[in-house]
Amino acid sequence: WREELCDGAVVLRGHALAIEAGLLGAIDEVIAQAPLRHMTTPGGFRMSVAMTSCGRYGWVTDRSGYRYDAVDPDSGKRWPQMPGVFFKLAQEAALAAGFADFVPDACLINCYEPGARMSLHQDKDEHDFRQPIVSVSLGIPAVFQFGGDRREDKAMRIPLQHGDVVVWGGAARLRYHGVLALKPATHPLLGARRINLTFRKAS
Ligand code: MD3
Ligand code: FE
Repeated sequence: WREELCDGAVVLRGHALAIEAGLLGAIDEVIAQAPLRHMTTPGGFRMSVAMTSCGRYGWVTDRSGYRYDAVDPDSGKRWPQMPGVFFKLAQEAALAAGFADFVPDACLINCYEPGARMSLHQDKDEHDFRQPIVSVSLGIPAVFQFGGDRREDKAMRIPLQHGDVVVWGGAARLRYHGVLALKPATHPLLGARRINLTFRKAS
């Protein structure tokens, strides 16, 4: 069941539900090798969202800036491999939204507890903006803010639930977006947490 938010942005409601157990098992395996951590923004703020990555590249931020890096700065080792169940879901969702041949090489795992938020930003650390980003929401619900091409443009509010998958490409790819502070809630499988997977082609 599919909603088009605008040209290039397609919501696939409940698309990940059929494979939730496989996704949650794979998340645990990644986190065991590359633990979730609260990174610091270049401006010196601690992010309320805890993050880690898997795949060839991971996204990192510290006092020196944002970047994709093949090495986890906390361990000094490469990021864990992207689980097959992740890659397959991302590729198949991209195809369903009209993006053939999406080969993600980075998966950012964001973990929100109640109160955590992500302020409006653009994703522009990737090399090729013709490649979409696929996001998968798991756990407690969140309200996603989908803005325009400028930070001051009015943002739509889109509730995202456990199992929802969204593909962001084309004209939507550089739109400002964020996540409002999560309300207290509990999910039967994830407890008081929301996990969001975002699949990107970084290189
Ligand atoms: C729209 N994460 O990690 S995913 C991020 O729920 C990020 O954790 C949010 O924004 C989260 O960068 C939102 C949905 C998303 C991701 C990338 C986009 C929406 C997007 C890129 C362009 C437009
Ligand atoms: Fe983003």
